[in-house]
Amino acid sequence: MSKGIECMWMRGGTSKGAYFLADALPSDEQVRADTLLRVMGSPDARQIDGMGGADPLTSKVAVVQKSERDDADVDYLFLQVFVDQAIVTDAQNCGNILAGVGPFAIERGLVEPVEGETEVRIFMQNTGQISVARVQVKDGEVVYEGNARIDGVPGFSAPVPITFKDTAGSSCGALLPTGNAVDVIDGIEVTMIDNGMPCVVMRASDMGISGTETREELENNAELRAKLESIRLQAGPLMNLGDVKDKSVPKMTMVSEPTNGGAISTRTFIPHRCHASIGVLGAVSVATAAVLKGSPANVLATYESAAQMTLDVEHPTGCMTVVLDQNSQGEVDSAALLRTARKLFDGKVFVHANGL
Ligand code: NQM
Repeated sequence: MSKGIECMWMRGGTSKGAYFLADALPSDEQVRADTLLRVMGSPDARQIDGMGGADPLTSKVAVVQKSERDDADVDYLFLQVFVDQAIVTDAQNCGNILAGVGPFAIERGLVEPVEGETEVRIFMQNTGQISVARVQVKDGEVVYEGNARIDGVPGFSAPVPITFKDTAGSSCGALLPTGNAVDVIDGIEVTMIDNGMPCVVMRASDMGISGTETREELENNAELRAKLESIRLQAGPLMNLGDVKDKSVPKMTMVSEPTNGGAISTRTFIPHRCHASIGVLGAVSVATAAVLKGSPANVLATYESAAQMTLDVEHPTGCMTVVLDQNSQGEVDSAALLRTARKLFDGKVFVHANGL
């Protein structure tokens, strides 16, 4: 019988998952993965024997510890627990779960709260980069209530603005791992890009859809899913990601002209389910593709080139606003966006072997 593992359940942006201190989990990677599969109830499409929400967006884990780096307060390792396969992967980062890391670090005493607003510098272990989150604090405690709203989450919460620097080539070694703004795979023009999240960006119309379909309509389109997977499996090695059969990257984003006054419209497979909105770093990468001259996304995008550009990336449940800064060579060198987070539960999660 397990004695239980200290754990906090939080919503981070438009995702939800388990937040652990690193030393609460087994140090051996395989034992840790087995433990997390049991925590979430994977593999099982309904995750009925665990805490996961039967969706990749609610089957996520943050492992947090005090950082030994001078430029960071905490280290954050993101782990995606697959829903219906026994896979736990650190091959991707998650900018939504990241939104809960600052509040969690303050709650657990890893970062001293500063009255008003506490800046938490987070080393993102998956990609080796730093982000800075600003967390509201009152009377020494994290404030979750507030007036900020993000699409994909009902209601209002305290704002958690996050800034990313140097995210280009986070997992692929270069912003454009093939060196090209456009390549052709299976006859489709694609941009293979990594500005914090490896993404393959292509025109929705080239994939035989309008780009305004719902998540359910797209998930029910078996022909589309097969075409996306064929492109993805070929893109993996070209993006320096190796064989991506059992990986959750690259993400597959189909873009079309904006329909709600934004800069570009998106539908993203992550990679086998269609995202209810879009990932944070996914949106940063797609926005970067949208301002890339000659890319399939660029011709569909509406924006004005400037040193600082605010792009509304439309998605199935609204839009994600990304602020991109360009340097004098016209390269995007930092990004910022607004998220919110909510503490949902603090306690122990119990794990025992189930014979699988
Ligand atoms: O791109 C989902 C999410 C994500 C990832 C996914 C994310 C990001 O919405 O930074 O946040 O793409 O698997 O949480």
